[in-house]
Amino acid sequence: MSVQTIQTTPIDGQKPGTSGLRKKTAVFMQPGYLENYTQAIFDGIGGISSKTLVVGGDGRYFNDVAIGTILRMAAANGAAKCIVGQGGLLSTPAASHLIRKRKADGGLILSASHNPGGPDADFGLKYNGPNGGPATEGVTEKIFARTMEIDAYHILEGGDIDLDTQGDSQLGDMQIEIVDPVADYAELMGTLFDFDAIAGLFRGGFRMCFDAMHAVTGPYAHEILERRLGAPAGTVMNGTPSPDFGGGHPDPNPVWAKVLMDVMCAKDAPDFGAASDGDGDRNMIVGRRCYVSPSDSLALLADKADLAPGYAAGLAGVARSMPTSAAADRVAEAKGMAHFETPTGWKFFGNLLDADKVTLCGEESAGTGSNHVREKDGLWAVLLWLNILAVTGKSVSELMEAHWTTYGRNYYSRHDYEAVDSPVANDLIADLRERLGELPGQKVGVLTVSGADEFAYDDPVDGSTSTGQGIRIYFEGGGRAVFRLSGTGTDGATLRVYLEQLETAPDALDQDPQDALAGIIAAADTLAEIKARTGRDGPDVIT
Ligand code: G16
Repeated sequence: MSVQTIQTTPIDGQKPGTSGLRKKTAVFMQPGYLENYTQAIFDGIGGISSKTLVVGGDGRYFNDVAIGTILRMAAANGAAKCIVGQGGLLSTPAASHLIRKRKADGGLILSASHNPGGPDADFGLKYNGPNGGPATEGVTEKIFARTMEIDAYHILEGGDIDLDTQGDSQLGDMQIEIVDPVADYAELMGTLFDFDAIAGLFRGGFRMCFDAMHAVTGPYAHEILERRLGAPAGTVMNGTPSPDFGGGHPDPNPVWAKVLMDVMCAKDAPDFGAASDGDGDRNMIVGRRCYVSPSDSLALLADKADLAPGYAAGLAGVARSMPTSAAADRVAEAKGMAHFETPTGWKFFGNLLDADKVTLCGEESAGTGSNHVREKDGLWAVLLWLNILAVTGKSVSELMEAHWTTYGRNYYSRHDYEAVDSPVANDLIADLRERLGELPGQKVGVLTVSGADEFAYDDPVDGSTSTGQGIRIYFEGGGRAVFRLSGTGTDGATLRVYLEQLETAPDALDQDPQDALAGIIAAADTLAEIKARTGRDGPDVIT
């Protein structure tokens, strides 16, 4: 075995987005590309000499090969130890937990989250810090800066790596510990939720369908739902991780989890449906013929989390990303709880969680989580819902109807325009930004603009400021449209338009969201000239 130092040149475009670096798999597989970026991470965090790292991924194509490279580079860069999920698997929340539990110095998670996998699809790599959470903006800036100047990387050649056998081994001077990817996480869930009550629900004939979407949560869901909680075999569908996610798009929403939606809308639908994404941090919740939007799910969980043992003392506060609906704010205000509005990206919740200012966080993009780890957590959200269903004895639709009656309903939808030509999308946002001052007072169809701004965030914990975080247009009567460009796509630009309207009239709480939002949808198109600029008739994905 010998350490090789390979001369290299910077590769353009290694800019981490909302959650690490995501590129086409073929880009990551170019000779030296993964190595360059991995070395930039190691350098950007100040070196890894004598450090312990957690390493794992969502099992997508190239996962195991990339882990081998990363381990060889960690050894060559002087790491003391890498803790790796067996088979190279670790869900994002399980990796976050492992970093915290083992007091590691950080972790490398290989995933492009909900993006498809395979040789022609997407791959990704992100660094999480010692608190188990996504790298802060300061750290990603340092990593990015290193990618621009890197001239060499270090790698250990020779020696075998066996990812499939649990236990300890040596790679050069570095120790490798292969661990069960599920056990620690399952044990943590057992401390937060009333497993006896949930098991009682299943014993009583409660039926559930969990769609693991051929992704990483399969083994976690089999162990927790079927083995520990006694749900019948078959409760978990698509539960074996596959390198291309069964050819699917592992994004848990009504569009990509259509098979689950069909099951939940059938005559003999189960009581409860749920899905998780590629790396297990997103969730979708659906009752019998009742889809729960992520914003509503966060609000319901904020209202009722104290029914679960882990949250029985109540919540310190709740945080949501700016484009997420204000439904959770209404719960927090009614309960006298602190609430925060952050930019898109789970990393912005980290400081609030570390400082105990909030207990629960959530995002419209199907992420919900708490202070138990520093990532959003798909299966955790499913278990909290199950705990609430078990304690209240109510159905999902009964819970949601009662919630809207108490707090009003924030009708909500997100319209995505995918693979838009990047200059077109950038110009659309830039022109809207320039016109913000002219908009208040303007009539658009039946609506009048009451205010417009671009969101900026002052972190209340470390005082840092993040600007340019989305354009907001408010309408008289409580409506809002938000425009931003996705930070996770790999094809051109994805324009996201977030639409929201608060309704409190008791006889108006049962509308189809697209109908309730029709005026705002039309106004958003007119103001941003979406159809004219993109040439599209409508959004590619509506959630
Ligand atoms: C990532 C981040 C999320 C964020 C989402 C936004 O999700 O972890 O915190 O809400 O991106 O995506 P976009 O910029 O495309 O709107 P994930 O699940 O892809 O890691």
